[in-house]
Amino acid sequence: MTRIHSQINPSSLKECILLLPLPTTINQQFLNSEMRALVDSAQYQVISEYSIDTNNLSYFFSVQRLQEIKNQLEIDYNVSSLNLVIGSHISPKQGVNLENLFEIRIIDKFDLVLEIFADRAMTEESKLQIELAQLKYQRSRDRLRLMHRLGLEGAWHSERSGFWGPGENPLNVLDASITKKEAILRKKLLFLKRQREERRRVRKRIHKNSLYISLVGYTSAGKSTILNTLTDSFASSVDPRLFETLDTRIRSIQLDDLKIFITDSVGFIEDLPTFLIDSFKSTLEEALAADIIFMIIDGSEPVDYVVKKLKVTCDTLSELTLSNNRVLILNKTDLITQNELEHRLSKLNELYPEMLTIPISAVNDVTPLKNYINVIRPVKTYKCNYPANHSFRSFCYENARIESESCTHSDWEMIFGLRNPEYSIPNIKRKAKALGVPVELEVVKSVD
Ligand SMILES: Nc1nc2c(ncn2[C@@H]2O[C@H](COP(=O)(O)OP(=O)(O)OP(=O)(O)O)[C@@H](O)[C@H]2O)c(=O)[nH]1
Ligand SMILES: [Mg+2]
Repeated sequence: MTRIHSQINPSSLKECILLLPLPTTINQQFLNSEMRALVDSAQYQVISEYSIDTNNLSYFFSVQRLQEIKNQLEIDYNVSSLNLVIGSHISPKQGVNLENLFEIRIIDKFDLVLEIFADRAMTEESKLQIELAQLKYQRSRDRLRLMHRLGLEGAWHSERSGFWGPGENPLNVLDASITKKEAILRKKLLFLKRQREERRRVRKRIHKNSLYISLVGYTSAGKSTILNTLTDSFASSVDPRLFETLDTRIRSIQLDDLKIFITDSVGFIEDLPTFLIDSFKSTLEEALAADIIFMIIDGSEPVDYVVKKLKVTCDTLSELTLSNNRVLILNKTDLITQNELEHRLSKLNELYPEMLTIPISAVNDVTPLKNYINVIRPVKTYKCNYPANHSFRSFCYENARIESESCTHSDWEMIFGLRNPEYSIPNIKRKAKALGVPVELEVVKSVD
């Protein structure tokens, strides 16, 4: 099967062979089509695609079938100039085994995501985050490759360590060099993270009555388009390619007397590797320190995909241990009929009865979103008394709009505003309980 990338100059394409697991389930069909989109986004031209049984632990795919494909490729192509893309995440051992079998570069799903991210990274912070993620992901494979070169496969490293003098064992030298590189990257990232946190604190102090909204969701759902439409700008780049946005962007709009900050950030996909989420945690935390999170889902896709992408979004958010208030925005409704929209809404309501869902079309009409923002404008003000506790105080600073504070030596008092107390108050109480801090909360002003 041959596919040509639609958007870019074909001469800049890299050629690859794509090996996919047999699409025996709907889920696998979904993953395979997503894999093709990833390959496209990474600017590879697929010159042959094969679907193969995944029945082998050492090679992931059926070895017999792999051998046949290898023989065929050697007849049809100049194999050394090709890349072999594996349509799944595979273990480091499987990766190295495939590399040894085909003697060409092997790229699995995580490598591909990392390649796309590396290509899109614009800021120093995201470049360092990718570098760290690549280093972590490469570590085991670099080790296995070295063991293969040294003829140490199958042997326990410790059995052979007597071969080398102190400090000479090549595996230890490799480990030490990777650990050192990781430490340098982490240090640089920590410095940038502190700078960013300080900027956020200042922004929140200066604009303490503003509303903070975050746009998150599956890649290509339309987050950047919504940001651009709401802020009437071209702040974020929009493209059908996956992972078009990588760096968190903040824009503000003025809605009558209310200043609203909206952030757009990296999209999610199924199986987004944990080490990659970890690397992006600090930038995502920045994006998600919001009063409200709009989870954007492409509503034009088949209902099973809509449900699946929503689940991935919710799971990824939970992995980031975020407790913010969430609303589901079903985008791209201009591409479906009224009946199709109703079918999706009733399915979502059945699965997530608590969740508020707002259908919109970012390209045609975002009025329902603006109306909702107007509804959540009022703030309820609370007085909160608690025995001195710095962790609880920081939690309140992250989750509420602090208006004033006073302290005696052991009793502290805060006045803060909440935009959605039904959601935030239980969270605050849960946190207080977890920290063992008895709190007293009292409504002092309600602007309903
Ligand atoms: N028809 C239609 N297309 C839309 C709508 N919203 C976004 N799109 C298109 O969907 C594609 C992806 O939009 P983006 O705004 O880049 O999506 P994103 O969620 O920011 O994607 P990533 O940055 O890759 O995570 C673009 O081609 C947009 O033009 C919509 O409401 N209707
Ligand atoms: Mg985007």
